Amino acid sequence: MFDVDKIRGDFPLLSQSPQGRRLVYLDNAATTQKPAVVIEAIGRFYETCNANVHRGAYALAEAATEAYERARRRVARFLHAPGPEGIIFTRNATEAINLVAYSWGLSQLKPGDEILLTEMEHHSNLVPWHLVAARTGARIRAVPLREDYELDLEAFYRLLSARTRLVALVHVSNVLGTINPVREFVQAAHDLGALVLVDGAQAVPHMPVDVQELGVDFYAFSGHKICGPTGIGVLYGRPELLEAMPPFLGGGDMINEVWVDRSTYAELPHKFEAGTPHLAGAVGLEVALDYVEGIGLDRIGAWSRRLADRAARELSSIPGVRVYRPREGSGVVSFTLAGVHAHDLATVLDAEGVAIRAGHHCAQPLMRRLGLQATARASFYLYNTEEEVEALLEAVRKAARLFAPLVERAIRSPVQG
Ligand code: C6P
Repeated sequence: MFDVDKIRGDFPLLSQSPQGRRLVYLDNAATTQKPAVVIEAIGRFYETCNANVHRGAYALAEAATEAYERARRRVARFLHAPGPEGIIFTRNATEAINLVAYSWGLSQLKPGDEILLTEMEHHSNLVPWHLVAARTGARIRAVPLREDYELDLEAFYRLLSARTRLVALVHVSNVLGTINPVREFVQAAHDLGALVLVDGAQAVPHMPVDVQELGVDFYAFSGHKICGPTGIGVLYGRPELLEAMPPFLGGGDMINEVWVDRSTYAELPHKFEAGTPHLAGAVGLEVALDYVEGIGLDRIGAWSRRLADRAARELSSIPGVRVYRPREGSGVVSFTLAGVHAHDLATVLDAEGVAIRAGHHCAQPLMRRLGLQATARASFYLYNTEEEVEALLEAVRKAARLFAPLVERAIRSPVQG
């Protein structure tokens, strides 16, 4: 049995009324709440273990280094990576993708090369490639979205060619909840000699991920979306690729030898970690991974999906509400209320204590494809309950009543957005 009451007890913020009123927190795709074990581990690191890593020749510094490197080994196990040398700590998924864009992209891409993205990418997996394409002359192409909110695989096979050097795609969409068939993309890309980078920011919180089984070349995620602290993220890279790539950022800790006019670089993974890293963040992430795996990522994913499926089903039956979700999605439900801006909808929900996100969700090309400016988005996680789904539905029904004249007019003469 999935004991959601017990799980809720693990999250201090959920047992309080942070703004002096009820909180139904349904913005987990933006960031998750943190269990006490993670909060305590961060505090404990500063209380008992704080020193800089890889530098000090004293016991405390060695303990800090061991804690940091243990966290790296934990992430390697979590992703089923072949070893810790392919695990680079970054600030977040965004920085992980930028690392590949600047290091691999700037050194490898040339005019005529193609980077194949998709229409459902988060800006984090678009803008770095725009920057790199502008400097290298590489061309960006995008796999379109089908009407059923899945990627158009036939179009993917048409777009993929010997010119494609990289396929960069999201594992799970932060707007639609679509779960992309990464293995199929990888096989086809590798057959033509292209590499594959996967943005796993919305996947790792909801499903076990095995980077070797998927066959990906790069995989990025953020700690804060999986019960870990903000400020820590991960890039997994196939070690032989990382080995051949130039450093991304320069500074302390990433060097082997430095002269005034040149330097040589450290071994993996340190070559890609310039400056003092987020030590407590890495330790907090390790504990977060222990926590979610202790419950089981399959079970967490199934629970979030069950709540999202119910929310999607019942939201769709409210006149004027439209849901944007594939037949089998993750724990995310995007929706609109006809004639009402998503921000106004979210404001009414907030007054009812229901916290959702509204806007373009950093996926403007996708919004454009859907013919929308914004959606409201409820995103579920392991501590959400059936009662919270009901609170969401009740609040949306209330908004629909409040905005009834607008909704009715929009239903009569539909203009999306
Ligand atoms: N999406 C959302 O509310 P960072 O900011 O680097 O931790 O994560 C970026 C990111 C990358 N890819 C995907 C698929 C994402 O969903 C996100 C973050 C949040 O949807 C904040 S915009």
